[in-house]
Amino acid sequence: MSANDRPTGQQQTSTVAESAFLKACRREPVPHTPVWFMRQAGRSLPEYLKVREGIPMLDSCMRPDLVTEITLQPVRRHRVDAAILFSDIVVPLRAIGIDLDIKPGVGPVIAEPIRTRADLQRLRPLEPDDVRYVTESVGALVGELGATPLIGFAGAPFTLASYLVEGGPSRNHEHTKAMMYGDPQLWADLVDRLADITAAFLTLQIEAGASAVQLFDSWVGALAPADYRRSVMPASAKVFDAIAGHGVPRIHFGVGTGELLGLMGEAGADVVGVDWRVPLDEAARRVGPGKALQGNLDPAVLFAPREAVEAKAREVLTAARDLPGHVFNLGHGVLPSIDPDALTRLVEFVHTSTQR
Ligand code: 1CP
Repeated sequence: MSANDRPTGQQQTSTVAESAFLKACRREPVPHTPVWFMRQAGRSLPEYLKVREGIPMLDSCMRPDLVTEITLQPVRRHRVDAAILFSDIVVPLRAIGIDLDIKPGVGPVIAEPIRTRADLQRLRPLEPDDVRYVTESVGALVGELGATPLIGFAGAPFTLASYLVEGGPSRNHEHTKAMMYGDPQLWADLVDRLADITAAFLTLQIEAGASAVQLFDSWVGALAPADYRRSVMPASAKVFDAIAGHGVPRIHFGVGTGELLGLMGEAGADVVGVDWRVPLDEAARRVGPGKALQGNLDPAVLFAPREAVEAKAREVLTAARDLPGHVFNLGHGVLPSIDPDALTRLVEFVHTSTQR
């Protein structure tokens, strides 16, 4: 069954360009508030666990048949307003030859961390031929999705650098910060190389048919604003500049970024993703005019009873009431142990309570 066999949020519209999601990103009037979820594909879905059985995470990202199926699963089930490509932020790094794996229950683990100038040589530019499976997957998905937009994505330079320098997930980012503060030139060269890789990865997804892209800077909330401005913003801005000419909405997301929202807006995105710690009306003041916002229900709220979820979702919608562009999402990814029916009900709630 393709995603089009079931009604989705775009039932009334017939093209991707007229979808509620893209309209909201462009800050145009919408028929209803569009909704999708970060990490909507994945372990919360039994149909995902079934097709992934026995197949390592990175192998599954390299198989267009699986990528297509897994990307479509949450669109069919939840009737979200956008699909997000099933992949991972470390896919382009592995594609240029970095020895890494995604360990179940841990996340990305790098065999030899990048810590010295000599190590930088291992970060060669990304060529489209390195990730043909991504282009092929995007092309197949665009055919299947019909009027539902596909979001492409990549990791932002800081978040990718953290995995590369630490060697894996990190709470305190100690080696990363040691490099950032101790050898600013090496750090600047590292994030600049990562900006080029990320820009190339997003460009090929857009050229293959992605209707929007999201830059995930998940861990950048670990930085103070002055350090973000000096050491990270130039690289993230380079990514946004490099893809500006394509005219697709560029979404910028991080966690714990309350103090960084203004600078993240300045870095160049069209849509700023907000976690659950800052209400959207306040976030809009911090981000400044001319941007749409995405967010921001606390993902853990979904463990509460239906009435409580709806009350919290209504708070999000109320805070976003006067914004010209709002894409409903969680403040971070779907938690793997959530009951997927809670997500389906939330999509329906957002659609029905914002019908215009
Ligand atoms: O065992 C499994 O099933 C693997 C779990 C998993 C999945 C389903 C990982 C490992 N990655 C993914 C897919 C993925 N990764 C998507 C899919 C598309 C969707 O949203 O439906 C996306 C967008 C990502 C992006 C990603 N990977 C981010 C940014 C988003 C975020 O949540 O902040 C990050 C930080 C990663 C690294 C990563 N990959 C996987 C894990 C468990 C982690 C986080 C580890 C850590 O805590 O550092």
